[in-house]
Amino acid sequence: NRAMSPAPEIGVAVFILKDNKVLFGRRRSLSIAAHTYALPGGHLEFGESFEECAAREVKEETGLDIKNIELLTATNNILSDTVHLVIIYMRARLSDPDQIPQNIEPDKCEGWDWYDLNNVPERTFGPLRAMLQGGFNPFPNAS
Ligand code: 8DG
Ligand code: MG
Ligand code: MG
Repeated sequence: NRAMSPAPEIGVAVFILKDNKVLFGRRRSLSIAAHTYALPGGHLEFGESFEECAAREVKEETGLDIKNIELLTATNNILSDTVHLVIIYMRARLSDPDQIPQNIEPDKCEGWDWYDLNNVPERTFGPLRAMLQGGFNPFPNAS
């Protein structure tokens, strides 16, 4: 019960890198970040590593298998009196580069697609958009 004992929420979000593109999905009317484009990801479960959470959420939401899962950065987002998100950003590659993302949770997501980083969807989830506009680049050897 958030009102009785507010606590930060820990999310893990994954930049899946394919060629020079990244996977985004458009969220449905969820309580947080409705109708914005976001990365695959979800809540860290008790006892889980960041890498385990990234692989699990990506599999649950897209059916994709990922490898080379690495920690990139974290953000601390105090969005309102009742919403405080700590987001752990990871990057990964497809285990099989030919594997196609599936929309496994159609109640939560309208679908997945690959986007060039300098052509990301207009309505990207706030904290993520801020990061990208600030020049954050999830690719290795990005200058
Ligand atoms: P779960 O029930 O499957 O564990 O979680 P979920 O339903 O998949 O959670 P989510 O809303 O997708 O993500 C968890 C938290 O992370 C949520 O508070 C929103 C936050 N979040 C960001 N940026 C991103 C992002 O780019 N992608 C995702 N999926 N979540 C993000 O702050
Ligand atoms: Mg999920
Ligand atoms: Mg999710």
